[in-house]
Amino acid sequence: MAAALCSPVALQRSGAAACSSKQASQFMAPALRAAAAFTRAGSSAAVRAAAPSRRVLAQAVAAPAAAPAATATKSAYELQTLTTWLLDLEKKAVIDNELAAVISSIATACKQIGSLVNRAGISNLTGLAGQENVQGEDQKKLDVISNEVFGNCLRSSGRTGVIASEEEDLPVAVEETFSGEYVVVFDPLDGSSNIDAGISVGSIFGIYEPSPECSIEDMDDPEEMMKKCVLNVCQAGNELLCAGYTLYSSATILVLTVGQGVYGFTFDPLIGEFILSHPNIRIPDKGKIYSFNEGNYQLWTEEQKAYIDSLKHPEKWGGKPYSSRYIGSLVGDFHRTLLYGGIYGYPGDSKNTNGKLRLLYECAPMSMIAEQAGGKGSTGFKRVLDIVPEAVHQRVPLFVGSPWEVDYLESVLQGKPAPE
Ligand code: AFP
Repeated sequence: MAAALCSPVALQRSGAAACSSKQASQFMAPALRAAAAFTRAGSSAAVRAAAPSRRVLAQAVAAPAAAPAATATKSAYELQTLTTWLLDLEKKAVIDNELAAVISSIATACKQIGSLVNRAGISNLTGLAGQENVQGEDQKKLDVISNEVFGNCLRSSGRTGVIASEEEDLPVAVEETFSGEYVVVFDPLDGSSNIDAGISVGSIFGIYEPSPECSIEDMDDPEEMMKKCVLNVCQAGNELLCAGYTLYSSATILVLTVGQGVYGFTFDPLIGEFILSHPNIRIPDKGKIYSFNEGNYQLWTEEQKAYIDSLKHPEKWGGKPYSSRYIGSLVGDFHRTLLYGGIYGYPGDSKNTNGKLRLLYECAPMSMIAEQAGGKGSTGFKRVLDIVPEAVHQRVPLFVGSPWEVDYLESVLQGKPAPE
């Protein structure tokens, strides 16, 4: 598939020639589609050159992890909504109004998806759509609809330049971007194989500033433009301005970070707003729950098996072994890990050396959230946020959760002494 093979690294080094002619033609078709739709009011490069980087803007502001919502309670009826929280951050110059607009549009998409998920069973929205995504996975009806909902909301924000989705083979340039040109990566409905059973699913997203080397100009030819779209999204997690997810479960909960701590908002369907319910989330340093698909045990390395085996010995852990919890829905499993502590893992195995989870729109956003909450995200050998993607749908092993738990996992995989 074009997206998997035509890595931006290859494209950067040698252009489309790095791909086979079949890949190149697959690569060109969406580029031409994007070019047809791509209209831009004026070159944004000059504007961007004059404006300070949004990352610099955020870093220039006071202390990390400052609680934006920490104002004295004035009234029993006072609510901190996502909208007022974003306005607070704008006032404090932590984010600009354009990033706030992108986050708001994502929240709108999540409200709509949450409503569709709730009614899936009675609105004939369960079951397969009858097609596969670029990774050869069967798409559910709600995968396809959620992708459309996310894309529509981002486009209408007028602040998004490039979007990349789990459900699309290549990133797409957004027509009618007025300003901002943020790059948004997302998995619109993660864990969708759980949908028909009414079990938790979620959306995951990350927002990047466009990288200056690959700004999209009016006059780019289609091939050049698509190359830049791909390069735009292939940034290390370190560069994320914002990462978040929405859990669709017994409640719809949006959790996000803009690099100053982690905040959770629960959707109140009666007033139609996300309400701040989890201010400044901190993950426990340790936690006795592990969340792995142990069905893959026989495919794991000896070190990986040894790690999981070690969690089951009561005598090693003060008389009680670790508990196992696994939904098979990253957002649900991660959310529990964030609140209760412990570790979530999807290791590589003898069939899939890089595991199953995608770096750009699963592993990197979750790792940023974990780190911002005081936790860690690792491949077992490397910090996830340091990895520069080589392809849009690249997979990496993921171990994320409480800092001590991730350190312990790394120590076993790397044959080092356990942490204190
Ligand atoms: P689906 O969207 O196909 O359900 O995949 C979900 C997912 O990417 C992630 O949410 C889970 O953690 C992981 O797959 C579960 O995979 P296994 O079924 O192999 O455990």
